[in-house]
Amino acid sequence: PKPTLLQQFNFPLPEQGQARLEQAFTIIRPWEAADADAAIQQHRDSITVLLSSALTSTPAELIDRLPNLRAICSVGVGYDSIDVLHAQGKGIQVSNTPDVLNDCVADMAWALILGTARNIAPADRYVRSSQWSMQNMFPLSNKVTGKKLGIVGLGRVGQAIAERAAGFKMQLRYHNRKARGDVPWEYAGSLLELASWADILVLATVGGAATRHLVDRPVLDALGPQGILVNIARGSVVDEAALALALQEGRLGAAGLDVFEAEPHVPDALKSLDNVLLQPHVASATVETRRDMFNLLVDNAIAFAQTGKVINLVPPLR
Ligand code: 8YV
Repeated sequence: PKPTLLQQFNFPLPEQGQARLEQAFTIIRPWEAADADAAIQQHRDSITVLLSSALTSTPAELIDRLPNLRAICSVGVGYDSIDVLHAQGKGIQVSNTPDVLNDCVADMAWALILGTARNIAPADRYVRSSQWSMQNMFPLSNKVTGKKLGIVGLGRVGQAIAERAAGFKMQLRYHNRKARGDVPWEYAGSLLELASWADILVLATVGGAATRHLVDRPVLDALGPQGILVNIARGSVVDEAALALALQEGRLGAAGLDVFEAEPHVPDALKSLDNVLLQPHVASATVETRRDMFNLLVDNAIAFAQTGKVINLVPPLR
């Protein structure tokens, strides 16, 4: 008999991935049942694999409801949505989909850098609303080439962002928990130091408790009235209320945000400001990258079913 898999998220998988998954597993989709909770309850003993996502909460309570759960396969690189420590404590393997999204997420970081510095969205609104006239020229924006770029979290995505900076002749520094010996860029020992130095600060660090509100009022003030903050990491990394206030009071220049503290909620204060560029958590959401992410998700689940081991194992957190 095929092993049973609980698909937690209800966004559709690409056809090919879906077919591969159906061949290998009996799939439980609780949202298709009249009573989602009862559907999980009915199959709780047979479920061995959980299909989750970087945006789907997988708390300890759900893990504990499934006594024979052996693997949690998640789509997305971040796994702060999953209680990984709890899962690993019970010997459950957790997998993610790293690397395949590096380029698209880095591209989005650059879209937000260029978009905020060059006022792309306000300029678009100016043209659309027929305000363009010789008497009412659009205000000047800010140069990107040659500026100082600070990257918080020089992991795989951070590095892809850094590599793109070469074309913009930028000076680059980064802050991590530890300096990396394998990159040419200068290490900043503290986030405050990096924010004081940088013109543009890009967040590419992990989410979760360890990085919660890392970017707070002092960091925003260090970045300053001409500074630009770009976040393609997790909303939790930024104190969003402090960010909105800094932007409103002109203590921060601009912000480009793909992620928020309580998605899909975005504070009205951020929506009302022209120096904020907003995206609905879509950095990895291209046809090509989502296809690759879902394929890797399915590869992990099938590898587990066939060999007892996922491919992209999240290393033990403790
Ligand atoms: C989401 C993300 O995974 O990879 C991550 O960590 O946040 C995104 O790529 C994507 O929306 C699928 O869940």
